Amino acid sequence: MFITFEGTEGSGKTTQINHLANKLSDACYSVQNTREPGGSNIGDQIREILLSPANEKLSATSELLLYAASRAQHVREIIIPALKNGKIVISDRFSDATVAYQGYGRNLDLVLINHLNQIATDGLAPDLTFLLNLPVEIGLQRASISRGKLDRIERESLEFHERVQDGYLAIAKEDTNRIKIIDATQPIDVIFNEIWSILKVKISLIKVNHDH
Ligand code: Z5A
Repeated sequence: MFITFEGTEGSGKTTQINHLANKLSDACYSVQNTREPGGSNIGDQIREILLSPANEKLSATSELLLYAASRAQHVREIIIPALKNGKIVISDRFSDATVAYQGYGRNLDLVLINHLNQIATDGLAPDLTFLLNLPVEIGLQRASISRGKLDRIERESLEFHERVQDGYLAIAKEDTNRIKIIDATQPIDVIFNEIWSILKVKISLIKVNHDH
């Protein structure tokens, strides 16, 4: 099973992923926790380029291609082998992020992005995606408090982050079966209980399908 978490900056993805990975491990599932950009050694090197505030000159097109390159490596080196080994893979961001950030945020062509995602993922799509929905100002505030500094993308304008947020909501509307919107203004444990109850249903559905 392949689960992804999406949302704007500081929406609580890392916090929820850590809780979820612990809960699944306690329930004797084998879990692979990963993230984008990065996830693989080569992907982590690409991540450095993408997030370094020093790389102000990085063009929108170069940025798009680097996210795709990181994903292509991540899928082939980490995600597919883990799924083949029967693990539950949880990724902090995946292809929806490119649609939201480079498509809606940077206004790059959505048809091109979908095609590029298809190539990068080799057609792999998550079984379930949690979209943590939080007003962007709150998220940016949380991110800057927790890390003390903002990366290259976080330094973008509020309008940019608002376009990303709108993008995520538009993507979620198109695929309500896969993408579950979670109100991320709630306390951490309330959010987690919501995620866990959705996931339990999904796991039992997958088990039923598998048994038949
Ligand atoms: N990006 C892109 O443009 N295109 C792509 O294709 C991909 C990514 C894949 C990756 O950054 C950047 O790359 C990202 C999108 C772009 N943009 N930026 N910047 P990243 O991986 O370093 O950062 P992030 O994904 O934005 O995550 P984050 O800032 O680390 O936030 P988070 O993981 O969602 O939140 P958190 O670390 O769990 O929580 C943040 C703080 O809030 C922390 O102090 C928590 O204790 C606190 N928190 C968490 N939940 C709550 C609740 N419920 N209440 C109160 N406080 C809370």
